Amino acid sequence: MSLTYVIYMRSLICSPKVPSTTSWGAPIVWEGTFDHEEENRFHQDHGTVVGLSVFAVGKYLETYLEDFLVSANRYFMPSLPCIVYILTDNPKDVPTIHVRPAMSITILQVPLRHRWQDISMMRMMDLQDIVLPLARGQVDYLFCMDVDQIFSSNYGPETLDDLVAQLHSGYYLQSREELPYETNSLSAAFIPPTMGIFYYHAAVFGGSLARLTNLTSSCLNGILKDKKSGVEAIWHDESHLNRYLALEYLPSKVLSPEYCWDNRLWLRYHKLRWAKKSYEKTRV
Ligand code: 2GW
Ligand code: MN
Repeated sequence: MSLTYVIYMRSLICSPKVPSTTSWGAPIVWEGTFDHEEENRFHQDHGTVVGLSVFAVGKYLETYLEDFLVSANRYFMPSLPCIVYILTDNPKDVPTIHVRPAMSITILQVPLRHRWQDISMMRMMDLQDIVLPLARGQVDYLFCMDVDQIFSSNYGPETLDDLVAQLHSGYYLQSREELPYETNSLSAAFIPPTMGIFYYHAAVFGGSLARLTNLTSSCLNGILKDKKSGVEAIWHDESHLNRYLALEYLPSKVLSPEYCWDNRLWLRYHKLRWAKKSYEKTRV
């Protein structure tokens, strides 16, 4: 029995309800559904450069950034040149991490927002106004990630595409009625009950710069419109992201929960897992 076969069988067992293609034809990437060598060769031949944007504001800087960066240096796109964009309110406290020669780090200052909901939601504004204009001349694809997670094995170019969304590991086996989409029709993030198939995790999304420019402005417009209407979506930016991915533009590639696994649940193989949440430290 070949290793690929074992991995393929395992991914079937781990994904009983999740196929390897969406109904609109986008691949759902599980280990065993792609050829590592071919992916690496294709992107090396094309000279692909990948960006990784991460926010570490307030207490999240000391709590999570170092583990995120050390693990990204080891596992994020090891075969390709990468630029990591760190957005923080406190550049001088960013830890010095020695990264591999093909990885570079750019530190960018952002304001510390007063409400934690705004720290999360206004990432869409900073992505639009600060990261995307800079990344445009520097990288071909950009990933935008939460900082409270740790890479745990190779996270490679099989994940690259025009618009990449992450299945939420808490919801990938749930039925439509259980997905926590915004149900208030006054919110710009509202998804009608007849629409939507997957619940995506805002901890990871990515794509081409042109697509992300459209995504961030659409989500930000929704967020600002809600502020004017005096409503706030249940899962903040994640609700707006889900609305975009369900109603405005379907992802061209979907990542299985292996690419963002809940560390409290069991899975033999994962590439990125949630860090232990210390709310008592970060949400005071
Ligand atoms: C956020 C909430 C409460 C307290 C603090 C913060 C916070 C977030 C912060 O003080 N500093 C900071 O840099 N952040 C950034 O926002 C950081 O990159 C973090 O990973 C990200 C999202 O916040 P997080 O990780 O606490 O939210 P989760 O893990 O509960 O995430 C999901 O839902 C969020 C909306 O409520 C976002 O959509 C997020 O992308 C989702 O994964
Ligand atoms: Mn998070």
